[in-house]
Amino acid sequence: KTVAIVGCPFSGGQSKLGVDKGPIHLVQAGLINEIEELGWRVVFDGHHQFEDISTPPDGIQVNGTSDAAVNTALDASIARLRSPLLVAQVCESVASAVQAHAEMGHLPVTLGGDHSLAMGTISGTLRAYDQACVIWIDAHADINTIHSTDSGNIHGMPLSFLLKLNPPAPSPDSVLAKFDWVSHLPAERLVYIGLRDVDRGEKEILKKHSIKAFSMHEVDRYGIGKVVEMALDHVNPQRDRPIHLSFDVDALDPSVAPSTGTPVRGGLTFREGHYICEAIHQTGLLVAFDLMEVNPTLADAESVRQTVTVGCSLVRSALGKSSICCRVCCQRGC
Ligand code: DIR
Ligand code: MN
Ligand code: MN
Ligand code: MN
Repeated sequence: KTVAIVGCPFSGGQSKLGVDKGPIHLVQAGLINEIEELGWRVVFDGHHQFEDISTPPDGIQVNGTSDAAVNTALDASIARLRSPLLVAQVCESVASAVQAHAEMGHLPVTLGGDHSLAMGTISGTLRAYDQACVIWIDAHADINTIHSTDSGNIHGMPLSFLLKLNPPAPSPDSVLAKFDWVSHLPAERLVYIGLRDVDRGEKEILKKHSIKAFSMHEVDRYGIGKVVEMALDHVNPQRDRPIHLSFDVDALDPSVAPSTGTPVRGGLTFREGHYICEAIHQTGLLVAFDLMEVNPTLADAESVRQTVTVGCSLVRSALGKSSICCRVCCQRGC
């Protein structure tokens, strides 16, 4: 029973500074001790530094515009991506780290950093567990393709790479070829909870590929208990698939988690967020957890403290902390 903390101070998938400080704050807040108190062994060999990556070799620029001339619609789309080479390389190294831990039987808990990292974490999970499914908790769908993205921010796109919705690389030296290592997640093994800010192009993608999504509307209509059950019935009908839970802290309402780059009002309550983590823990099938988009440089000190605290608390719930039971009352460490 070992948790591996994969600290990923990386912000290259979006444009706001500070999200790279998320993992540092989460660990400084005492997360590792808290996990150990739940009865886990925790391995943490420091935050990943990506130092050989952040300075790309000569001749390779971090922007998609590094490719010679813009000749085609494909070139134009690639040119609008922000830092695709950097993101691709960082995520590839994260995939190896997550894979290595998973293959040792550890449960990787990846602390972001922006959500582009999930390309890496989920690829790592799929290499170790090819039947794994993904439960994606987010205000956003993060499934823009290189053609549909408005922002060019790759944290809004990781699922398009995982689902292989982007065109194949036209040549081995194309920027797109740098994403070829990404594992393939079949669309029917993805489910969302918490959506409320989905781009027009993303809505078409969700519809075209029949991707199951429980937006805040469904959370209101059915309640979170039923929603989690329906989500599991979709991606894991026999309750036999390993589960990768990828939690963007902006799924929570901004009143609960204000320090994040793209807050959207009308989100999950404190309890709804924790319930999801508790219920997935109870399946006994959780093999990897991501906590993403905590940005401790946004908002005032009290908001930062609140966001970091709720982030740690979500991790604890996913790792088995029960809300009705504590060490003080029964000594079971649950
Ligand atoms: C938007 C915002 N859909 C984009 N995405 C965000 O940039 O593609 N994801 N904020 O977390
Ligand atoms: Mn989001
Ligand atoms: Mn996200
Ligand atoms: Mn107790």
